[in-house]
Amino acid sequence: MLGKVILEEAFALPRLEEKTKWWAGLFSTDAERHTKEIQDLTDIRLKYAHHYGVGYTVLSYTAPGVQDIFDPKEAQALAVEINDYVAEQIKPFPDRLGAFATLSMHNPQEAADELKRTVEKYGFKGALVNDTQRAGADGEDYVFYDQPEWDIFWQTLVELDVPLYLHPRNPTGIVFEKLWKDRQWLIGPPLSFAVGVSLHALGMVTNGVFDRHPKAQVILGHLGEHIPFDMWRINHWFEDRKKKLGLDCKKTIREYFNENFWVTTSGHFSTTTLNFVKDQVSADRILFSVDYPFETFEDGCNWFDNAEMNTGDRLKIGRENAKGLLKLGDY
Ligand code: GRE
Repeated sequence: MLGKVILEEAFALPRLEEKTKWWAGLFSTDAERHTKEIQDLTDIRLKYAHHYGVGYTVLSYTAPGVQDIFDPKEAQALAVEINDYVAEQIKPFPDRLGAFATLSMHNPQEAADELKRTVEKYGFKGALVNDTQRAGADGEDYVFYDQPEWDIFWQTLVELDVPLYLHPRNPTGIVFEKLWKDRQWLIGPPLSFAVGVSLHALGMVTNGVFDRHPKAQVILGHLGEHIPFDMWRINHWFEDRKKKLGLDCKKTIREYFNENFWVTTSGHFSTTTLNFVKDQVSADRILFSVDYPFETFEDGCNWFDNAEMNTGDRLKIGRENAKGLLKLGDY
């Protein structure tokens, strides 16, 4: 299929190559290739895009990124540097490349202001954050964006009419020590990423973020970070037990997924799973994505283009849903 849109596509700053190599060492069997590809924002990836029928790519800063920086001033300076850098890089290709803002999530007003600046000045399509913000003098605090003090951020997101992509990051500090240290092969795609993001996303639901901001839109990668597979059970417990015990969410988990969440195929190229997710959250809320360079265009695009599905769903998932959500017009 031509003109596909992809939106979980990572880049990194060349000046932070040491950190990129450390991350690549955890997740890539070819750290050289990974580092070269992730630091290239235009040439290599536009060649792949052309070859595999991708029309528009939304770039975002790789995990753990600014969410790993527990000094608030340093985090804010890095976010601004990254946003200015990617804006400059993609400027010559407005009909092929866009970006999600990188945000320091230490302070809700500051995050809202940087989101507004980048959407208004650079035309960014929303923001992508890597799960919780590390904070505190020793990096042992974890800022969740599901508390009422984050309302100003959600309000700004809604006013700008852009989505927030909630992307995973690695467990750190005490969480790493106590839960994951002796189970390191489960860090990342096999388990820890989905555990972190699903906790955070369901925290937003149960803490009323979408009751207070019914128009807020959150994107989850990797076919929904396990939540669609547990939809029946979550719904059963929220509706039949927890609400009777005082949970005051206004709607059901299925309604929040129909009104506030989007799910991408990033790094999850299984037709069986896609069909299940379509059944649970509908093809109107699924967006094709690759997860480059952690995954390849070849694997993602060849899978999607050959997966059995009706033409209407292929067009929606492959590009039309994204064009609507991100207001891409005729890119
Ligand atoms: C990602 O950022 O999506 C990612 C990683 C590391 C491994 C796999 C993956 O950062 O999808």
